[in-house]
Amino acid sequence: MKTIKGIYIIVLFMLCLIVSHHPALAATGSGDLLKQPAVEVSVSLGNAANELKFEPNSLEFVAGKRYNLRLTNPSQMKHYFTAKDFADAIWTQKVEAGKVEIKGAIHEVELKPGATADWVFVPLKSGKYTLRCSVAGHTEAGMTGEITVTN
Ligand SMILES: [Cu+2]
Repeated sequence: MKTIKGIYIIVLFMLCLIVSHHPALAATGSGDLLKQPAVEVSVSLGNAANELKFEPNSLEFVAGKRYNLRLTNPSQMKHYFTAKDFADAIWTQKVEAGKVEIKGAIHEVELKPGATADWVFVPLKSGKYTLRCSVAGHTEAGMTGEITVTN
């Protein structure tokens, strides 16, 4: 019994080490950031009229806060949420779609018609980033946006 307790304590200690070295947590200096409720932000990829645009096409985030960015696609065609520089400037906790959670760095999300995905992340670096849909012709047709991260 003593050995099991010892192992348990070592595992707990290692978990604490991992958490304390996490970039997002180190950046904010707050260990309970992940327990904070995420700020809900929604963006629609296209619309029911099949217009090639993001609604809204301007998103604002504050570095160090936790967000749940809800992506929806109410159109009849597939769209991408492509923002590579933005993705490099955030720490992604997970992307949740249906019953699947994807963890780790995400650079691009594709939404099929009628799909919804939740991207949970913490912005780390302030700046202005470009958002676009990388389906052929969509960026050119105006399916672009701007993401601003402030301190
Ligand atoms: Cu598109």
